[in-house]
Amino acid sequence: MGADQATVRTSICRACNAFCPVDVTIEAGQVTKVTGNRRAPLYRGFSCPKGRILPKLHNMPERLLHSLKRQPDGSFKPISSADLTREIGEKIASIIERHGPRSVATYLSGGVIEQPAASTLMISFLEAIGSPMMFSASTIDQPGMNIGYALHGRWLGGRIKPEELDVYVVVGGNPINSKQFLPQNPGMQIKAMRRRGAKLIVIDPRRSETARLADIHLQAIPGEDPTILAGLAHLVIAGGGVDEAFVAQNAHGYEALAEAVRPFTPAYVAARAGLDEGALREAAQVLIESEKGDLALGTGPSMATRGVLSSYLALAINTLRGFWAREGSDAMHPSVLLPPREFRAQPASPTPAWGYGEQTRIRGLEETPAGMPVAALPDEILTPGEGQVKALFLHGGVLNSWPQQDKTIEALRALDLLVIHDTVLSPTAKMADYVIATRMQLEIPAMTLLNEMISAGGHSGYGWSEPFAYYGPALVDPPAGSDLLESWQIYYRMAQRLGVDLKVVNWKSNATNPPRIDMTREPKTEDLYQLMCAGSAVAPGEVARHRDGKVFESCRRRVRARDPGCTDFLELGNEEMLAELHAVAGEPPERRRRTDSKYRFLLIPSRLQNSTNTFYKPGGLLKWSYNPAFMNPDDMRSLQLQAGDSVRIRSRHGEVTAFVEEDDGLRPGVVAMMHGFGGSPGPGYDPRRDGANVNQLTAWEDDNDPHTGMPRMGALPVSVEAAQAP
Ligand SMILES: Nc1nc2c(c(=O)[nH]1)N[C@H]1C(S)=C(S)[C@@H](COP(=O)(O)OP(=O)(O)OC[C@H]3O[C@@H](n4cnc5c(=O)[nH]c(N)nc54)[C@H](O)[C@@H]3O)O[C@H]1N2
Ligand SMILES: Nc1nc2c(c(=O)[nH]1)N[C@H]1C(S)=C(S)[C@@H](COP(=O)(O)OP(=O)(O)OC[C@H]3O[C@@H](n4cnc5c(=O)[nH]c(N)nc54)[C@H](O)[C@@H]3O)O[C@H]1N2
Ligand code: SF4
Ligand SMILES: [Mo]
Repeated sequence: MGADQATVRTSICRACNAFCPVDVTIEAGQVTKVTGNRRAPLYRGFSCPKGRILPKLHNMPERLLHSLKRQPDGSFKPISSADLTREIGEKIASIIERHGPRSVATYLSGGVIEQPAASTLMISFLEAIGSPMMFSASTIDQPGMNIGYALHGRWLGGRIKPEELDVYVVVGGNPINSKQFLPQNPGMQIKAMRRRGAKLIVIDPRRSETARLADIHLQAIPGEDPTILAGLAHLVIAGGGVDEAFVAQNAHGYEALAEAVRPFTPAYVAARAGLDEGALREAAQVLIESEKGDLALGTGPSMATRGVLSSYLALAINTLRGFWAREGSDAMHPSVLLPPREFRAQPASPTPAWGYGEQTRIRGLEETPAGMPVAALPDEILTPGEGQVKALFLHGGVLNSWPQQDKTIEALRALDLLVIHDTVLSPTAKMADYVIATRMQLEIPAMTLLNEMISAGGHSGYGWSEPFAYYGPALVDPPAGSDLLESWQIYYRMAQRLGVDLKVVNWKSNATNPPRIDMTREPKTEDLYQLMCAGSAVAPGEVARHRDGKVFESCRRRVRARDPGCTDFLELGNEEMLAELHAVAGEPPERRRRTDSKYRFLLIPSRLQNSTNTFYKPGGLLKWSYNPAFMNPDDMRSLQLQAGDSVRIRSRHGEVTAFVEEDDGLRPGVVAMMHGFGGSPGPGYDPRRDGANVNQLTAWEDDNDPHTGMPRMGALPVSVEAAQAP
């Protein structure tokens, strides 16, 4: 075969958590084409533009081919990976010696999707040196997901598979764009669901791409999700929809919940959330008439504060209706690359949600089941004293993703050592002391374990309802002349330098005897993957034989019968949650919402299909290189704005320049923008090229959750006015 002849090989796209199987064309050692793999099961050949543009991303001119070191004058110079790891190792050793292990912190986020071994070695490294300071985006994402389970308890039979549902309620999520929930070709799954006669209900201030496919769209005022969910619980109870046998056998606290949702009458909820009372009643009726259902929460309700309460109420509705996988049904999220799990038709009682773990020094914030609170991290860096954080390893673009950008800048500048993993000199990378230039996904072996870990860890929006897995090699070498690392390598080499041993500790795994890593000879990535898959239901080598991925029938699990001795229960009456609900019922909605004649609009988060968080914004895919401020056309007319006009958006904390676009599917009074844009602040910043960072409008101490510290990042009162002509 000639060197320039094209070969087609298979892999999975790792530009988001959907992990679509792809066909990859390789010519002369370079990736030239990526398309959906039509032979692969489940996805039906689906891919999105972000996946198909991977060849361009692997070969983009701005790609870092060498790691960088910041110079005293602020400029960057390339540094070899050998020098980089040696220098970082020396600095960390001296920081630990002077300030103790707690001074070393890490932040895990989207950057590790393509590098599954990174989080594993990072967790083990922190454990080995004795630092509890592992932070992740989980506490500015949907912390209510894990905390809600802790407060409510878990059903060990798992959720009901989407293909069996009679009703699916999506609250503030947009799977069509985000692939969170129904990740394998969401459009196809929703259409199949509806063809079967199942009903889709969407609660969203925007007629989102998903809401357009819904049977019922409740186009609510942002931030009223607890009100609406309490209203649905009220109607389910009033309409005789409670699965009494299920609740009697499996739940505590029914009376207390029923009492707490009593004030949330349909008339009250409809008026408060800006809904049509008939539509609300209809939604509840569908819930009551459905035998199998599920409520899925996206980031919308989470960003709008009280995300823990919303999550809790969604779980409570599932329990009221008995919407959990029953004995004999086909279990969702069975293991393939994880050790086999059994599913049982019984509850596991609540576990502590707070007051049990690591405390931070900041505002009483503490570890929760969502992890260490990012809300405490900037002040953990800025507050002198024992335990002050001095070194930070970033796997995320925090300059544009953490609330209150000025605080982020102040904190990052105050560090003794800031290291980031990146593929380009991103806005956050520009602030680092060292930028570790990493390989990109098609240069890294692939496996689907990560999503199995996430779904087993409690987020039902990822993973596969079928026992699907993929495992395959790296397809291409990094560009000629480059000197790149994989993210796990820095943790391995620092551990070696410090003389500590690493183990393979998978995220959220409670394995008692995790395998050790050979610290004398650096392993290969696939050696680590093998260890990460220790005890897997199917051996990685067997999974790897199936080049298109495979649904492993042998891994299917039926939900087993309840253990006759089971005394565990689900909690419907958690006191703290019901007290919060009581506060919701008692408060004047306007005061809570905090809009007034100046801050007339509510800003909401809303993701674009072709951009992921702070990083994927591939040129040519986005209609605008910036993140438009979408507004209802009537609102635009009232402000005499035309599409493309420049506006100033102000909150009580900050302001940004943005460009408006019409969205006639947006509720009046609402402005929708995506986060993660904004480039680097400073003289070179151009809002029309870089977009606006909505986190210049947010502030950590604004309406923050008492336990996670997550502030108001949605339903944010803002003013909008035409910007002065320059
Ligand atoms: N106002 C507001 N803020 C938000 C949100 C919101 O809705 N509104 N959403 C929040 C949510 S849910 C999340 S998850 C966070 C996400 O935001 P972040 O937590 O910042 O995570 P990402 O943007 O996914 O991180 C991408 C970055 O990871 C780094 N990186 C590390 N390793 C690699 C690698 O191997 N490859 C690549 N390509 N990059 C790597 C690069 O710097 C890359 O730019 O933002 C949160 N912030
Ligand atoms: N294309 C793309 N895919 C992604 C990402 C990305 O950035 N781009 N990010 C990934 C990450 S980190 C995450 S966490 C997931 C998130 O996945 P999703 O939660 O599905 O994220 P969005 O697509 O932003 O959908 C949020 C929806 O909530 C609505 N909303 C806003 N405020 C409110 C409110 O107060 N109440 C209600 N009920 N709805 C509201 C918005 O209009 C929007 O339709 O997506 C992942 N996938
Ligand atoms: S949805 Fe798009 S970005 Fe996500 S894995 Fe599939 S092709 Fe890649
Ligand atoms: Mo996220």
